[in-house]
Amino acid sequence: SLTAKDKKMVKAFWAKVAGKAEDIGCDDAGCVPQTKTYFSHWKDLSPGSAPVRKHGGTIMGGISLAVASIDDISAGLLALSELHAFKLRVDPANFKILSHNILVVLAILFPNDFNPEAHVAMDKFLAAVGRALSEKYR
Ligand code: ZNH
Repeated sequence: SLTAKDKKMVKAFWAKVAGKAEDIGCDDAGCVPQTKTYFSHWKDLSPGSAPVRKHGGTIMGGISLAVASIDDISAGLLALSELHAFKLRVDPANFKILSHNILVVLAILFPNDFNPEAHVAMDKFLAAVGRALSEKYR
């Protein structure tokens, strides 16, 4: 689980990243072909389209919420977990794919800040976010 040092690292890294939210979060909607089915009700699903960018910002908002509740991510993401499990019915395997995509995008956009410590901390944090979002599935 996340150490005090990891938490500090995640908060510091996220503070730098937050302003680029819409560039980072596009992956689950437009950039990953196998997850497009979940967004078939949108008019334009191409990478970088307005709804895809907007959803990127939404996802990053969810991750900001997780950063803010880093001492109890499950509690912080309870409502979101229920939404994904009962209403959206997203296969939880996709959380792992998205976490990995986010890591890759962070490494590309923030090469200087994405040092080994930040990499490990963000990896552990995003895994914890995925577990928290998966909690309401049975
Ligand atoms: Zn999700 C939605 C978050 C992943 C799918 N999301 C959403 C929202 C949020 C989120 C915040 C909004 C809500 C409201 O509105 O209330 N997600 C999130 C996060 C994550 C996620 C944080 C991780 C990290 N998702 C995901 C995935 C998928 C999804 C992986 C698939 C693939 N989501 C989704 C959908 C939706 C959402 C489908 C709805 C959209 C619309 O708009 O329709």
